[in-house]
Amino acid sequence: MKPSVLVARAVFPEVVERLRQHFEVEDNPADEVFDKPELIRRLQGKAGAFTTGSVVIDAEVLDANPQLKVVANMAVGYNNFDVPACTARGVLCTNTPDVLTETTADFGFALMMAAARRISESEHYLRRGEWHKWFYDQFTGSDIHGATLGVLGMGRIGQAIARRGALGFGMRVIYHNRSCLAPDIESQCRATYVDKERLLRESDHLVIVMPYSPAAHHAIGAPELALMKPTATLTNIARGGIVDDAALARALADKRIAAAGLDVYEGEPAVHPDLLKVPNVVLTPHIASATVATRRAMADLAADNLIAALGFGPNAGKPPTPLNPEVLRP
Ligand code: 8YV
Repeated sequence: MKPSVLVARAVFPEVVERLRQHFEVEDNPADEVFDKPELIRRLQGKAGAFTTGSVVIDAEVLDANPQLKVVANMAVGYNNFDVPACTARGVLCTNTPDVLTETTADFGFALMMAAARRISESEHYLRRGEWHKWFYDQFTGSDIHGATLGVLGMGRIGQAIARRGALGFGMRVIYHNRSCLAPDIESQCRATYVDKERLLRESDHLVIVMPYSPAAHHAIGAPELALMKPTATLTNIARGGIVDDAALARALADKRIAAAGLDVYEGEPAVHPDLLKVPNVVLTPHIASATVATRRAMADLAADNLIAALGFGPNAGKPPTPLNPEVLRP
């Protein structure tokens, strides 16, 4: 008998078909967002789950489903998983690194440029029919080329953003991270390690790409925003909750910083109402990895992980991107 798996959110039908070659699949083509009791119910009897960032796998879900063996996230971020709780119960967790790095870095750069050059703000003005004449300081923003790019969180995506800044736009790149990069990677990215305070004080354009953890909650709040230049921009493509959105909305309204670009929000898909009121912020609905090719690559990698973790396919027993590989050891 084939093992059963749950595909918890809607995904490419071709990927669901691949899973059906190995598993009894309960999928979710209507793309309902299950609350916890419903998720627990749907997981009954399932050996594996294909999840996205909105599907929370915690101790309660695991304890209600002791038969579960693997949870495969279609995302590089995995703060929706309680990984220690999974490890303690022998449940494998996987994510989708690498396949989205360049696409996400492209988007981070686009959002930063849109904020610095006031693209959304000026488009809204034009659409409102307010453009009647050109004038010398109309929507003047700040330069990207030659400016100082600050990267908070220098993992794969942070490094890809740094390379774009240094090699494509002649930016000076500084970064802050839990640890310094190896010298060869620092020189590839032409990036210099600084402490967090210096990063905040010296960045013309700050891009946040660090993973979310409870320790990272409100890593950027009012005190941190107060250290930034009044001409600076802040871009967050990491996770909601790293930035205190209420404090950011106040800083934008008071022109404590010039502009922001946000793709992620505390409590998304809800957006702090004050952010909707300030004009100098570009707001996008968590789409940094959203190109057709990349979303397909993410879905395929999540499926590869699920198939291999449950002992099928060419990588049987060796899922490509495990988060807690200790679970696999005999
Ligand atoms: C996903 C992301 O779109 O990979 C991540 O961590 O944030 C995005 O690429 C989202 O998490 C859906 O799973």
